Amino acid sequence: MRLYSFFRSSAAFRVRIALNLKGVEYEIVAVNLPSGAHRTADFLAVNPQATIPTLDDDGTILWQSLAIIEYLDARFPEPLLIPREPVARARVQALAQLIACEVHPLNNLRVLKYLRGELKLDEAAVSKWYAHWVAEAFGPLETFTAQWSGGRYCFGDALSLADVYLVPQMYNARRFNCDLAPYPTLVRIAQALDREPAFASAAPDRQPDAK
Ligand SMILES: N[C@@H](CCC(=O)N[C@@H](CS)C(=O)NCC(=O)O)C(=O)O
Repeated sequence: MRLYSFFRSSAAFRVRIALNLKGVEYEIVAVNLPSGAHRTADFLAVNPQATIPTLDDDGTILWQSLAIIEYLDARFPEPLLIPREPVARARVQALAQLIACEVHPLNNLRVLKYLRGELKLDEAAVSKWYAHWVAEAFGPLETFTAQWSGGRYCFGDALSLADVYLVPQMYNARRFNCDLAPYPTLVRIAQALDREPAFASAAPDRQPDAK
């Protein structure tokens, strides 16, 4: 498999974690987002949405991290990241989608570029925007993990899709200096996950293009 990735892309970070957890071998094809490599004709021929991550599984091209991870979970069920039991499945999906649908689309590169370029916001305003949407999601995530889940990870003691989504978002929150004091449970879970080899080797600073 080949994964089109950028070291700091949190959506690609999710897929790297999932591939590592499942023990799937893959080659990284680095796509430099800040220099616009994802908008070239060559890359658009691979993924017309011009987004990272994009997976090439022996010529089958897939994009959107959630779709890719669901595909991987179906093809390589060990360890299962999306539980089969309906309630557990809905809860894990809700946690992951809180990050995937409510934070990331508001804080990704093209949105921040638009805020800086078209709307002429300065860095302080952009950081405020960023932190606001992180807090909107981390609040309920903290409540869920502290009061409902009560386990080692986001959903009890088994690794799940929710953990795969939490760690890259926590990395981004730190990069943008978000205040994490209100989220002790999330910080504790993310610290435990950071020590897991599959998560550690997917981290941005361990990627070949992180120079
Ligand atoms: N919902 C998509 C989001 C993909 C996405 O926006 N990826 C970012 C990197 S984290 C990207 O390619 N950004 C390029 C841009 O914003 O121009 C997914 O989960 O794969």
